[in-house]
Amino acid sequence: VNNQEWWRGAVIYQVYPRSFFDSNNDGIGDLSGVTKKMSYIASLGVDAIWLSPFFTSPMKDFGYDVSDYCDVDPIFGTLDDFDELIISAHNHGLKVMIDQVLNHSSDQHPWFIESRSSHDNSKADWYVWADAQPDGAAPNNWLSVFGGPAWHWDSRRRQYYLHNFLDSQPDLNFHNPNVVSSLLHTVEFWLKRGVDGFRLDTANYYYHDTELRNNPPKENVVEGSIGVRLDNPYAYQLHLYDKSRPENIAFLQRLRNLLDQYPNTTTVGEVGCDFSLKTMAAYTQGNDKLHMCYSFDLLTHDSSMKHIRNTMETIEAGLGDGWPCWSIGNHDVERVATRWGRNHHSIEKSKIYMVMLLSLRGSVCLYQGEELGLPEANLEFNQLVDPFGINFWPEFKGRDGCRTPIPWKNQPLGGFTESITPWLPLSNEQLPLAVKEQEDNRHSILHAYRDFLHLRRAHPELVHGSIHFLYNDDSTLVYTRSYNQKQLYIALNTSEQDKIIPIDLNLTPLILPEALKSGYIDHNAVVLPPFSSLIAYIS
Ligand code: TEU
Ligand code: CA
Repeated sequence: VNNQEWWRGAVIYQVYPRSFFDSNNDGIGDLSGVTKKMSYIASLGVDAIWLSPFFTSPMKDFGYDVSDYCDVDPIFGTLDDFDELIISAHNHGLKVMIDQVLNHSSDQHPWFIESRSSHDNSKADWYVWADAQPDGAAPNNWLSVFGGPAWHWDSRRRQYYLHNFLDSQPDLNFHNPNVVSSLLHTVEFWLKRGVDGFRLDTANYYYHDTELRNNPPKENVVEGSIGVRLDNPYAYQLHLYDKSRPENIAFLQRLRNLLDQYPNTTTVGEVGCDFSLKTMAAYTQGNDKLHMCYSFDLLTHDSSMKHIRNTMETIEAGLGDGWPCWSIGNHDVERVATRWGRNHHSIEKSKIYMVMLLSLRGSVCLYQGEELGLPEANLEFNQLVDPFGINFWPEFKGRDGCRTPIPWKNQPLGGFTESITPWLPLSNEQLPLAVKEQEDNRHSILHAYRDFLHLRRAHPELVHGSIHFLYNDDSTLVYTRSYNQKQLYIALNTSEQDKIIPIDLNLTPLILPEALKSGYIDHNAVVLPPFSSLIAYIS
């Protein structure tokens, strides 16, 4: 594997800059804060960072509503701060990936301001405008992920515009070639500035059906990913026409052509839809579209090993030469220590899920704070700032609880800021899990992460090996990773019970990090005590 393929099997650490470290004490994390903490990130042993958006924005969706694709929002710093961040990351041996929110802009973007101003301006067709139906109703039944219709009436143009997310996030019209070339131009701006890759926000939403056909209803709706919550009407449609259109493939090829002019760069697309595993395959096969994709399949509430095995086997069967990327947490979903750990033994369970995530086949995104085993922060309704959460409270508490600032020290403001009014409060339950506390405790989950990432690097089977599943029950998973004639056996137990797995293999266990509980071999069986794992060479 050459350097050009650094992303295959890479571990990508997601930084949500608002909540990482506040360098100027205004209560909001910023780019200089990330630079100040670069040696912490490097100390984890990850390969790259992915920065959530830091572009100029009215912050209606905390940066996922961009009003200037080629500048830094003053809250986060300046372009010079960004250049410094890149230099520092590269000096630490870390690649830098940035978020690109191409599907929609802010309604404050000059493109949209011009587009809405008349029917015949030069950007009139840059967004998705449509007439009302004769009775004044919206053009069709499409819905916004964040609640309500996907259409917003504009009283100046006397037309509706499409927004798959907030009404302050109008969808760009990818069917217009000038839109596509302008967006590719902004992507190139960052390539020239030295970034190593992109995380593509909502990579399957770019194109809509130009006939604006109604989405059909969806049968058998089951609780699942963040988009499939039973309190959200969005879950009851099959999204055939508002996203995941076939035209997207040609766009992804153009994007790839651009990236191929900048050696060693990469992409990871976010794919959320009903056919996500199929879409991941379609977007990554053939080495001429995206490098990697991730789905929401491991971001659900289902932490059973059956679900994990099914997800992996489905993607392995359909992926061909495509390459997956997995994450079990991000800035949109309840923190995994709570979602999968619940309140019981959540740190012990999180350690096993870490071993799993870092030994499945694919690249990995780790969300800041996951390495600390942080639980979801408990916020009151009046502390919420996420409009998605405010819309659906109390059935859904929104995304603020996974976005509270990182506790660096066990003290009231967590060493995150000196401002007494951070943009979201520090979570009291998280303070005892602060970085400093865990550095001083050899058995902490932070040490488990560091040591395991080190072990992963030392064993190419874990990074590049093919995967084959041998056994599972609800809380036990056993599989192998094979690479270059060598084969590793991996057994995980996330339950409170001992698990005994008969074997007819000759196993030589690896020494696991001190902070992990390990299983052992007893005669013809692998014994897995509660919350333990075993990794062994098969000879
Ligand atoms: O998220 C897309 C998003 O909202 C999905 O979680 C969606 O629920 C799913 O595709 C439905 O099946 C991205 C960002 O991660 C998020 O923070 C932004 O708010 C959103 O796009 C809009 O830019
Ligand atoms: Ca700040």
